[in-house]
Amino acid sequence: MIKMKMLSKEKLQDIYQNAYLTRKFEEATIDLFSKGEIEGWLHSGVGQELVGSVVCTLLQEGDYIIPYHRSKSYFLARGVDPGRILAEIMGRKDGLCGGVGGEAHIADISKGLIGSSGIIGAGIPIALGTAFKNDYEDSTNITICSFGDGSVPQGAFHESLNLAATWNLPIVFICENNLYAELSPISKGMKQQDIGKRAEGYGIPGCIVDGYDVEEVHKTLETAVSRARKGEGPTLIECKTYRWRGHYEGDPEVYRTKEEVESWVAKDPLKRMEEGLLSFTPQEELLQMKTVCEEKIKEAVTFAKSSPYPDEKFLVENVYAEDFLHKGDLTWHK
Ligand SMILES: Cc1ncc(C[n+]2csc(CCOP(=O)(O)OP(=O)(O)O)c2C)c(N)n1
Repeated sequence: MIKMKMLSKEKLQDIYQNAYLTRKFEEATIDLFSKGEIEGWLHSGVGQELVGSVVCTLLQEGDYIIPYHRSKSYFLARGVDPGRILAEIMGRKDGLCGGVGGEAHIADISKGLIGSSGIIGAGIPIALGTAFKNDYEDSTNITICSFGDGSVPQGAFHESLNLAATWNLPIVFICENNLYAELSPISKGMKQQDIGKRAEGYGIPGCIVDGYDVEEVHKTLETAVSRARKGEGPTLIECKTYRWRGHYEGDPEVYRTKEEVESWVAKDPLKRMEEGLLSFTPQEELLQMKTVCEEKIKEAVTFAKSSPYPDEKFLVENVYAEDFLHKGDLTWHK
């Protein structure tokens, strides 16, 4: 039996519950996508539920999160209604962004969740803005900036880390390195594949952690969050993790082997946490926790499916279309 001595029962339960809720949420979206109920793309975060579930247990009201396109765990852990996230993914009126954002552009500003973006790396400079605000106001609030390894070779990453370090901004940069950027292994995109080591070049602390080890992830993030809150500046944390599904649903995955995927599935952090939880939680309590999550997701699916599509007029509001603005003519795009 695995003993998790570094985490209290309550903390481990909190993390597990959110990671399990996220897993069920992701499975529900995959199912809906396979039935043709989700239009466009779906980028599943199955296998990457842990990091967001851990970091959100360390946050306070007023903190900002810049999520990335696989960050559903961050939304759920901040108490965002799964029905409204799902409605957004399904392009429905009750979605968090009225159904016009879709799966890659979800935001809930009321909970500090600045939107994710389909433009890789685009969230990183935005973190400087929210962190600068916190710093300027002398607040203890911080910014969590999450992104994939695909952002790292970009100019936005380098410029943002350089400035965040120079200005000592209260940010925790979390790179969820799932070893692939789209369909390319990271070896095709960078020579130095230990992303945490890059911190040294910016003069800030950098850590590399096993993103499937809940205790290690918690310990590292706790130190970085506390450093940022105390005004000691940013930290770069690389969590080695893995996405179990293809880059998108339907990806033929010719760039990796079944054995590689299976080796990561065998290390499932949720299973490890379950074993840890059973050392101080009766089996019935664990089952009850799972049932609560499963019920929430069932309700979310019912809610999202029953939500109407947005009005045609709303779809083109906030879109720059001169003809439409002048003439109110909806045929411009046909
Ligand atoms: C600026 C930009 N370049 C290229 C793309 C195409 N693209 C979509 S996802 C992706 C890779 C993303 O990899 P990573 O950031 O590691 O996240 P992952 O999907 O692996 O979780 C790329 C290159 C894009 N969306 N934006």
